[in-house]
Amino acid sequence: MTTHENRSHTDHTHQAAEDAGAPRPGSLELGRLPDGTRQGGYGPETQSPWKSRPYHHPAAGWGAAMAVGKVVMRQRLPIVATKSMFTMNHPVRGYDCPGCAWPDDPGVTLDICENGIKHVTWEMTRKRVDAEFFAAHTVSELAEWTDHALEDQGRLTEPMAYDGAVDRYVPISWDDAFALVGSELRALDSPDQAAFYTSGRLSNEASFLYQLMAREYGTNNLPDCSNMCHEASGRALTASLATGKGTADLEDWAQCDALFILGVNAASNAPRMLTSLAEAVDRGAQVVHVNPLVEAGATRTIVPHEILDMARFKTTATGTDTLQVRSGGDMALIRGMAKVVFEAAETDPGALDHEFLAKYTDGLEEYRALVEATEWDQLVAQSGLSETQIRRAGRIYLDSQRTVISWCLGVTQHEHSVDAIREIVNLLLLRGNIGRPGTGPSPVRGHSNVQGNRTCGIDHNPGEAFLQRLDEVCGITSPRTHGLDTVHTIAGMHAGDVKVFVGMGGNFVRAAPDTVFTAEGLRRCHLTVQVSTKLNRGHLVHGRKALILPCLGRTELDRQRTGPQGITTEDAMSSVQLSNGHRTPASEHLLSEPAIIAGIARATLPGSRTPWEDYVDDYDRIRDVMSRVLPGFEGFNRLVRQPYGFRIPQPARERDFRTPSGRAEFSRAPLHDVLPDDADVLVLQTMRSHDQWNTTIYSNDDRYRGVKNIRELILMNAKDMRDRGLSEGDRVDIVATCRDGSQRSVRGFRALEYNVPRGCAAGYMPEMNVLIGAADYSTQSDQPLMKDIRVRVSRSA
Ligand SMILES: Nc1nc2c(c(=O)[nH]1)N[C@H]1C(S)=C(S)[C@@H](COP(=O)(O)OP(=O)(O)OC[C@H]3O[C@@H](n4cnc5c(=O)[nH]c(N)nc54)[C@H](O)[C@@H]3O)O[C@H]1N2
Ligand SMILES: Nc1nc2c(c(=O)[nH]1)N[C@H]1C(S)=C(S)[C@@H](COP(=O)(O)OP(=O)(O)OC[C@H]3O[C@@H](n4cnc5c(=O)[nH]c(N)nc54)[C@H](O)[C@@H]3O)O[C@H]1N2
Ligand SMILES: [Mo]
Repeated sequence: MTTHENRSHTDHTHQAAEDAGAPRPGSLELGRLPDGTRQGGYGPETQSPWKSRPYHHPAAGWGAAMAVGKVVMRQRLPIVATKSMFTMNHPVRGYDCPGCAWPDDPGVTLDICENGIKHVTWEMTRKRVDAEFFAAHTVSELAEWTDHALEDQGRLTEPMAYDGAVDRYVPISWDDAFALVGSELRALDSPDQAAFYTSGRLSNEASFLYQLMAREYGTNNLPDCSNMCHEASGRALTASLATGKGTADLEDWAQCDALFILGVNAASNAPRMLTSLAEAVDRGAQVVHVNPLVEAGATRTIVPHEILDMARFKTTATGTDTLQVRSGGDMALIRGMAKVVFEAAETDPGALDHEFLAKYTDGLEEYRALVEATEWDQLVAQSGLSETQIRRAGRIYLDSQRTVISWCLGVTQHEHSVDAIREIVNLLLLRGNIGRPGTGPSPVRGHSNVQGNRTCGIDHNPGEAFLQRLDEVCGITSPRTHGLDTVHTIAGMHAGDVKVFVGMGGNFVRAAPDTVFTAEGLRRCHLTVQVSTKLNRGHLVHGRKALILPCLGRTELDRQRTGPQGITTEDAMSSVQLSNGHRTPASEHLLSEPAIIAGIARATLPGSRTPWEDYVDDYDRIRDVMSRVLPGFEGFNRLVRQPYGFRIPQPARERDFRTPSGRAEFSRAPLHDVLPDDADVLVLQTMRSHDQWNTTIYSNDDRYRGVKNIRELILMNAKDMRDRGLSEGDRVDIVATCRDGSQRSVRGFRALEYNVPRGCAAGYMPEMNVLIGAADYSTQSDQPLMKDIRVRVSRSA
């Protein structure tokens, strides 16, 4: 393998890297970006020519079916894989798809999708990363591999510890591994010198044990992937409605007559949503997509589980309208729609739901004044849409009796996301679109249990009521100081304040912003612990001491002393269901996540009165304790054994708003300026391709965007390319100016013409995470600005 210089950081960051004794520029530890001789970004290395051309086929359907076939073959999975797919999301016997958080549809017998299948086959692979593998490769050598190559080695099989003398991971027994974590944690001056990260697939039971361990140990440092995902949604909905979650569920989606979908790439990231969209259009509902890109899920689909439709190539529309808002322009659009409603209310008494507003809300008149004072030219400039387009959207809303508004990362990863989401709630409130059938806010959550993690206590900022219950039931004294979230954990590691990092799943170094800075932070730790199923970059960018602890996957049989165990997850619509893995574990040495947490807890808290071992013997016992701590979980063990489990009760859904005023709160934020001051600056968003799961990259293709064999790209408006003298496929350097004035760059990416609004551009995470400065996070949500990177693009020298 040839050496390639990593040119992803500027002099500014080089300097910092050297100070830290971290990798020298030119080392490959931070991953491989293009240097003119190779292509593929963090995906597989490829010699095949890249291609980009518009995609004209419907989403899902045969393209998806073919892709599934290829994936199953590549993981060397025989027919058993197909059998596993039939039990995926099965209400009684099955396991919950470990992919996205979209709820299971009770009306659908085979509720699966292309990307869910890719996700489970990636976990079910027959390839293995065992002690022999680690003996054969030094960490420095592995650091030169692509991220794809690392994960593609297969499943981890036994616990490993880093041995600096030979620069290799060597086997360690589970007991010794736990003892090491325990002694490092006990040696810290303060429990706040440790951070416990969670990636959103962790089960409810494991989440509960994990936070219990952290709090009994003495810290609220529980950063999670949700800090990069829907933190803004949680904060906005809590402030407005006193619930951190959406109130709409799948039945509401099935009953609404207008559906607005903002900032989500449904065909790739929540493919089972296509079924709901197609059904909505079929029954005559208005389905309006709001996105700078016209994504495949906004046009047509072949409903994936309708075998007859597949056979006949029958397509169904999944949208009635697309509004190509500019990046960050959603709040202006929503406010414009509110303006249309207030205008209509002057002559139409039915435009506002007066009864609802009077009885249940607070702050209407101030909001009305604010909206009326916002001028159309401002709304047009900030949204990037014409007044006619905004008025049409407003009209659709006025004509609807039951509206659902849904959103994902396109709305949440901006500076003013909390205000934007509260504006969405404002608009819904105006016509009483909450707490009745067919209505409500509906954030599309990411990981399969990211919502459940928070419900079960993974929260760096826990409420007093929760801590009191936890202390009372579990007999501990939880710390009351707020903990560190993701961006503050990174800063803490960098400053030397956080010395032990435990990653319960995920791939922190890749998922986080400012890759170089984050890597430096991790390297400064005394100990890094990664609980994982697959080898990833996080194992190679490690602390002075480092452990890889391999765990069971969701599809695998989890057998404990009292027999096989099931775990539970909560989907994006607050339904909690049981998940039973059936497959033989990838290795006999794997432990379940609850068992690993209990092992660490016992070694760290030798005198603990928490019955850690009993909990692991029988997960019903964990659920029994949870039923006493978590509101809405009374009778947990019984409820969750019903088909499709149970929905967590949510006062806001019953129009019981437990805000300080006891009413739903209108927000009154000014309309923010989202336009760069300098016309030369583009607003760059980082997104997923169709063929990746966050930091896991399956291939270099992005089928629905017509892109093949390339990930180091920037999608630009044709005029923006022309202004910079660029032609299709030209190599460009992309320089980001961060909040603190520092600059970060990537070089040699290809500029591709794409249908995006002027001034907006798009590229892939995690290749572009090097461009997001550590200080570039929202002051409202502390979420990194992953959809709002200010860049200059010029032809590579
Ligand atoms: N197959 C697959 N499924 C996944 C994932 C995966 O990686 N692969 N990841 C999971 C996770 S953790 C999450 S959080 C979700 C993420 O699901 P998405 O939110 O769909 O994720 P992204 O790929 O980041 O796409 C962001 C979308 O928002 C649009 N957008 C960008 N900026 C704006 C804006 O300012 N306004 C509007 N209205 N739109 C904008 C982009 O064009 C794009 O369509 O998916 C989950 N599901
Ligand atoms: N620039 C940019 N950056 C982003 C985003 C963006 O839109 N733009 N999105 C952000 C978002 S929304 C998210 S959620 C984060 C994702 O951040 P993470 O959740 O940290 O990352 P993943 O890629 O989902 O984690 C993949 C790893 O999880 C491990 N794994 C898989 N299954 C299991 C399991 O069952 N148990 C355990 N213990 N481990 C398992 C495997 O080892 C695999 O390598 O990325 C964020 N980063
Ligand atoms: Mo996410």
